[in-house]
Amino acid sequence: MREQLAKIREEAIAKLSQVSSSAELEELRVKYLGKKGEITAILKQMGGLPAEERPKMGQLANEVRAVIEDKLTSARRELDEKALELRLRAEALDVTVPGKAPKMGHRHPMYIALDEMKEIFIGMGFTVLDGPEVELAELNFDRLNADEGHPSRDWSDTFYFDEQSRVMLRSQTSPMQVRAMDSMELPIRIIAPGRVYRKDEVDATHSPMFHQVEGMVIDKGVTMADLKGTLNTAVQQLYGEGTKTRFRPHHFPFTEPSCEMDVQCHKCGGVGCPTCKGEGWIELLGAGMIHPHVLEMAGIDPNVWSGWAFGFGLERLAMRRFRIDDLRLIFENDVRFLEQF
Ligand code: 2NM
Repeated sequence: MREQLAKIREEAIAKLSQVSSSAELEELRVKYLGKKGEITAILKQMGGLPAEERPKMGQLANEVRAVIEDKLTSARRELDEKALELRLRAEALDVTVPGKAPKMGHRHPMYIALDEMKEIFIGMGFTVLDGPEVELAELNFDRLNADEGHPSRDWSDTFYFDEQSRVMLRSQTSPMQVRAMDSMELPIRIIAPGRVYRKDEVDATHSPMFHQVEGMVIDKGVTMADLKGTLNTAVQQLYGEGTKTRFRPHHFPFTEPSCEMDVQCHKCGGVGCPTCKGEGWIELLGAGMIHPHVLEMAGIDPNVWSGWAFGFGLERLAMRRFRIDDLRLIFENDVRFLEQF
């Protein structure tokens, strides 16, 4: 039995020093220390020994078991270390490889134009408002003096959500002006930029979605002179000092009187050229004194308060500002186009 133990010890040490996998290691553990293992078998034979031999043999068997356990532990540690090293080598990161420079984006040209616009009006004490694109026809039309039967309310012009034509995609940002009249304390100075929707076919000058900027002032004693002064000041900042403007009579349901404002053509200086189609002037925006009935519907007494408002399409402004000749370029987001700004 002594020799048997010595042999097991030798053999186990030899084999354990050569293990190359966890499976092999487990196999050896079972072979020597498992329930049916060799050491266990020896211990079971102890009963057949003379009584005085038993303690000695028991001690010897336990020593051999301890040695094997020790070897198993160190073999396990070596395997783990080897596996870790392999993994580290496989996952090694070469920090000296040159990086990829990230492509930096920038504001869309139309938002460059919008931000300029906001700065100009913020500088004159206006507040910028944002609002819902899904609107009530009541705010988009009724409250702006465009009653049932007004041509812009037609199904062929407006995106409605329901048969009753009560909910729609806003066709202008004026419903924000109505919301402002309903909720803000007077006096009011606001601009409301944002997306608006009209059923137009796409071409070089039309899109079913575009951006509008509308502005509004309500105060005591506000007149058409304030409207002209404010818009002229904005135009001087946008197009440069000395830019000439003119105001022509027009009609809108929500303003009375109403006008359109033109700027003198920057290309020809008013003589007439292809840019201004020979006119010498380029149409910029619509404006007017807020209709007394629009004020009344908002609970504002038109005998105490008066106001003016204006509105224009942002795409057209940006197209003129950056000499873009096709509206579709603004929406296509072709990087070759966007990179030019
Ligand atoms: C325009 C032209 C003229 C306008 C009027 C109002 C309101 F709510 F105060 F009545 N908001 N926007 C207005 C006036 C809009 O766009 C061409």
